Amino acid sequence: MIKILVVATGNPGKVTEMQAHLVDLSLNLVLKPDTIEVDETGTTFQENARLKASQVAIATGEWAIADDSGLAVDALNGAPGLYSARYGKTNSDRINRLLTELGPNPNRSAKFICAVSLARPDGSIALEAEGYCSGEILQEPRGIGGFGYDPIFYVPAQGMTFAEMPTHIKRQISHRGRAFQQLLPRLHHLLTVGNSSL
Ligand code: ITT
Repeated sequence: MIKILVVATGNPGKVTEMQAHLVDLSLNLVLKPDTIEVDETGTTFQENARLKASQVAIATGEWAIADDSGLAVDALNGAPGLYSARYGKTNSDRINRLLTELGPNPNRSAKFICAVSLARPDGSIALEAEGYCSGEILQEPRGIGGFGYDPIFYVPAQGMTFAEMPTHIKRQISHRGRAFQQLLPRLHHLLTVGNSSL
């Protein structure tokens, strides 16, 4: 039975959001030790999420949950995509690079993607899910909340960027929120009925 769950990310923005999704479960959430580094060699978000969950689970001997996510911009053929974290050194470098590469292009469509994987202590994958959120890239940043590309990602249905949204709204409609909404009932099931094959 799961008692301890390692939140397998080194990104503080993700830690906050993942903890908020997991807080109602009766689990002891612990952070990934900084000494564990995982090479993200996968060719899809799901592959990278699996790699992170699996390697952190094996290294800690505990259950681990990982998120691999990114922003795919239509007019940039899906860039930065899998390379969203590696697109620049800081959040503002990444945002500036994206705005420069997109320039005045009128096609501002983009989507955030999030893959989540839960690994058993032996590294095998027990559960996984994916979520998306569509939006538009603004010409300049707006808002101070969230992290990463949030200030330039505008969601027309809400009339706000992710960085302007109250956290509970981002939690409901974001790519990460949607991935967790799929995963959580299955995780609840696993915690309540248990399953030796899971
Ligand atoms: P871990 O691998 O340790 O989890 P990371 O930041 O390297 O941390 P990823 O490889 O999944 O994680 O990179 C995802 C990047 O996409 C992240 O660094 C942000 O720049 C961006 N990103 C993902 N979700 C986001 C969100 O909700 N808001 C803004 N930017 C986001």
